[in-house]
Amino acid sequence: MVVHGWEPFNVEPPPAALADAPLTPVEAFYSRNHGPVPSTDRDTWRLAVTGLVDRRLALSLSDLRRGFTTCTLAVTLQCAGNRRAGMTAIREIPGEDPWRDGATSTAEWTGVRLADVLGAARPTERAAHVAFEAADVSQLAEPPQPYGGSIPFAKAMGPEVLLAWAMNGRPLPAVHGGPLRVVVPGFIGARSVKWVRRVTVQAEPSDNYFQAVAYRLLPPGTDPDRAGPSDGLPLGPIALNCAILCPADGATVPSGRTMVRGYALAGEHRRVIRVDLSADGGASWQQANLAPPAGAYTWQLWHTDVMLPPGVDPELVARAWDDTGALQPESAAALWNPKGYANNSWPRAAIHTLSET
Ligand SMILES: Nc1nc2c(c(=O)[nH]1)N[C@H]1C(S)=C(S)[C@@H](COP(=O)(O)O)O[C@H]1N2
Ligand SMILES: [Mo]
Repeated sequence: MVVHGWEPFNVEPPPAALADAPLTPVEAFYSRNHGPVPSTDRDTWRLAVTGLVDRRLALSLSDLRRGFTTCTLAVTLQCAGNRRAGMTAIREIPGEDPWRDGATSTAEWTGVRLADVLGAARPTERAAHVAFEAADVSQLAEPPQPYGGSIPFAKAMGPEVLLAWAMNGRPLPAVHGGPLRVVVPGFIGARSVKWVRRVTVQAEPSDNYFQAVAYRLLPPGTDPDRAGPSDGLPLGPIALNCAILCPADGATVPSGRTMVRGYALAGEHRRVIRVDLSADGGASWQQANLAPPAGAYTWQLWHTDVMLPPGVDPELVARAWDDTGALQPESAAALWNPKGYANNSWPRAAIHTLSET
């Protein structure tokens, strides 16, 4: 794994580790944390459901298992900071890790639908947002506080949003939020709150630091250290994106026929319909082959063979299209923002070729 930090623990897999299979092995799944992994106990864990509800709940893990229908869904998580390195290359982004293409991974999550649990609590008519509060305390927040965030009530009531206790058929590892985490398909990873202890139905979005101050798209001239609650735009749904995984940027490969592989991910309720690859910096394009997705909320892996002529160091460029006909933006410069979120510009990989003698 590529380690960005040990405490908090922030790691991403090397690109090739993502290219092999639609589901990422737990050992290769990226991890993004804002504080220490809390120590937890499965047996005494309780989930409180409060706020604008007629019936408050306090549920143990076995209450969740016994009281609601268990379901399993393949979902890709993607951090809003994925591919930040492409923005850092344009202008420095102090205090934020330069994630490459690996702050995203796909797993099969097992748990219960948040909608079923909310239904049991009987939300009132004023319900407009659902906030999550976790057990880890982040010293990076101002002031230090437990990690949290919220999603719109309408999204929370979707059948795809889970309270999950297992990942790829195994108990959820502590680093990924065990014993219980939220999985919000189609939204930035930050909303999939790990070690979730409290679900609050409310009229307004969460005032937690990670909803109100961080994970917001600030205008380019803003100083993020001075930005206050409600500056910029809160990030929710993720944008159409793709990456070139193999050969990776900077790789040396023999000239001749080479297979190029990567992933593409559409936004909420959208599908990737086409991925193009260029082996000449964008002068000409060919269509890649798209593998079928493992679910409605997962990436699609793609591959295509290109001819790399000897004696030229080609620049690979990829670009994905979704089923609305939308294409990814070409340049990261146009997307640059002070916290380096949501870089979904065309990925580029500079390759060195070795001529066979
Ligand atoms: N409690 C808690 N939940 C959290 C975080 C955190 O630091 N604390 N990080 C968030 C972010 S920014 C991302 S991208 C995902 C990462 O999930 P993973 O570590 O399982 O890959 O968890 C989210 N949930
Ligand atoms: Mo994230």
